[in-house]
Amino acid sequence: MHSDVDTLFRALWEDYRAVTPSADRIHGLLAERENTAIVNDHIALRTFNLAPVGLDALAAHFLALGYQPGGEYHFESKKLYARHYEHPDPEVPKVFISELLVEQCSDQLQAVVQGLVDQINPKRVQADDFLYSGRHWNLDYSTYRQLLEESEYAGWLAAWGYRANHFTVSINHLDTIHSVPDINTLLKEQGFSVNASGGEVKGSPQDCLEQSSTMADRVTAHFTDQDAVIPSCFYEFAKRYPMANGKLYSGFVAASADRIFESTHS
Ligand code: OOG
Ligand code: NI
Repeated sequence: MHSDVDTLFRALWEDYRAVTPSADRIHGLLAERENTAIVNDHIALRTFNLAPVGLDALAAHFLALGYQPGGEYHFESKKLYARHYEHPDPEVPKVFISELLVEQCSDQLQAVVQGLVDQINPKRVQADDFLYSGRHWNLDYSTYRQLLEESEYAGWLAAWGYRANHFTVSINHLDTIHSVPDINTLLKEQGFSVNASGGEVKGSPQDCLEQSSTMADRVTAHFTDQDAVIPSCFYEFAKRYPMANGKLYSGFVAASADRIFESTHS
């Protein structure tokens, strides 16, 4: 891989695996079976659409590495907007970045979220390590619960901050497993829980993309007033199919993404 891209993804992975023990175990399990390295299809990041941390501020890190903007996705009921980014080298992981449309939320949520974002040092947002820098604000447990009640996304983001919320194994690059149902069977045999929202397999060959994911691990998070066990991050699996022109589809499927967001629900 390109060394600066490689450096970023290694750091993102180290941060992610530390709070996602099941991804680390599944990765180990696959690595044992496979003759070649596990390739990532994509990762995802979340943010609030408020300066200085809107989607574009996160995307700037990837544009600087040669990524280009791909499709746009709208999630009306979750009040989210997303875009994906891809690198000219198709072997480099794609990136899915979403943002909460804060102005569509309640006055209460808007005030709380503005108070969190105000604690960010704007200079940190451009720093190389920002995308795996976690939380930049104080948060007590009851404020977390309050956000969660209105928006699971807002609660998750307030608790975990800036980090990859999932990595995604490219099934196309595996040599011992060739389908999403086969991955799901293996996961369940090994005792992992598969996100069943809308069915365990999201998407179809007609969509040119099939996906599944684990449910997020439950790990201890530190709030200002107490520690609590809450959902952290999850692992995803994707199989891409060629389009009519013969090229592998490189976008996302909004209806599937809508359900994959729910992998971090409690
Ligand atoms: C992103 C959910 C969407 C996909 O592959 O469609 C997604 C998120 O949970 O932040 O990852
Ligand atoms: Ni994904």
